[in-house]
Amino acid sequence: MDHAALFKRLDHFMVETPSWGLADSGTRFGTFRQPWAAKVIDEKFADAGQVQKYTGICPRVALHIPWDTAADWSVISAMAKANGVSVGAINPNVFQDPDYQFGSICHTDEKVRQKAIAHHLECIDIAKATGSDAISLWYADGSNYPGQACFRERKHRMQDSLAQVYRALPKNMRLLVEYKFFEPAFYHTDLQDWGSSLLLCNKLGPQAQVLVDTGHHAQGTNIEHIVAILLDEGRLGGFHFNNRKYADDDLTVGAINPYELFLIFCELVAGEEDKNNVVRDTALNCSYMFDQCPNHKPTIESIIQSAVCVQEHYAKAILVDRAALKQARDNHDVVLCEEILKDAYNTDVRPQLAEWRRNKGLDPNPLKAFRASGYTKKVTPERVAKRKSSGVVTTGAFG
Ligand code: PSV
Ligand code: MN
Repeated sequence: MDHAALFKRLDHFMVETPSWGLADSGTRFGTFRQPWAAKVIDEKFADAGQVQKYTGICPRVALHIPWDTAADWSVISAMAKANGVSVGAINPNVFQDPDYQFGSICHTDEKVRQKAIAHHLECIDIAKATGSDAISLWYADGSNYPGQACFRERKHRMQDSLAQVYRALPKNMRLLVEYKFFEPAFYHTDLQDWGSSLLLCNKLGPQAQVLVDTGHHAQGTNIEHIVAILLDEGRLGGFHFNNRKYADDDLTVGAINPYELFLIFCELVAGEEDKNNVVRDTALNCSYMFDQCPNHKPTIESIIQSAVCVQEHYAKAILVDRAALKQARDNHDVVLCEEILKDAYNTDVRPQLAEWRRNKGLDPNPLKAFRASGYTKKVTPERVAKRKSSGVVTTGAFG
């Protein structure tokens, strides 16, 4: 493939930065704080602006409400723009409030459900005010013990609640419905797999689509197959990139299984090239985001690493010789099929990506350039001083 064609494809490819990936994060055992970690929304935009400045593929920032707050949402898109980014998907949070211990939109109590629904409607208003075109849903709803809850009644309550949310969506806005097979509920989760999400989306309507997160599957699940099926049905709305060794570890993309990432991209890219308009449009409109925790790594650097990694694997997937693959498949030449994939996977695309960056006026090595910029060194004392004056501990704290 010639450079121009590859570069054109790369120009289209972008992944959202999650605002919460730039903030302190941790596990239920505690939080190791990073003194430079962003706390408030303008700091998150500033840091996301750095990711975009050095990678050129992360122009949008997903927000999580109420982890992200603003006195006036109408000024937020201008604030993002001033930092070189714009607002991506809005993520409601109906999993932390004590009222949601036994569920949010599936809760038995109508009052709790209405509270959760009202929060979704607030998020739609925030999306409208900030120029976002997606509401991204993930639920902790589920149960911990057999017999604790009626699966079917909960399913109906979820459908009814989300139908109310769906009705409030403007025409240009999508609902992205994420599933997860366990955690924090350990016996059952109400949206456990892509099939449950798809059933729900089909009931809601065309603006509801399934969101796949790498870490939300049992070990060994063939995620690329799920991607292919959802693309074929025109129902893949988004993908959250991360990597995992054991469960939903939320590690940096490609840290553990880069070949799996490549195979997922092979399906996404095949979708982008499909002759069928529905498949092609679905693939091209798929909304990508990183969903990772920077527990042991500096926030901005870990996202830059992920951005470079996904771009490399996207490029490798574009290099697959699809005509040859088709022929090898038709001939049942299994060995050649695999070799064709491996040829692309083993291609070193780094020189081409460096050239793509140079053409865009970016540094060819994003991570090195960011480290050399002195940004972290500059913001750290500023943020430490700011936290001190507001009484927030920033360094070495646990919990
Ligand atoms: C929890 O598993 C989770 O990581 C989901 O993947 C969501 O996308 C994210 O949190 C934000 O709510
Ligand atoms: Mn996710």
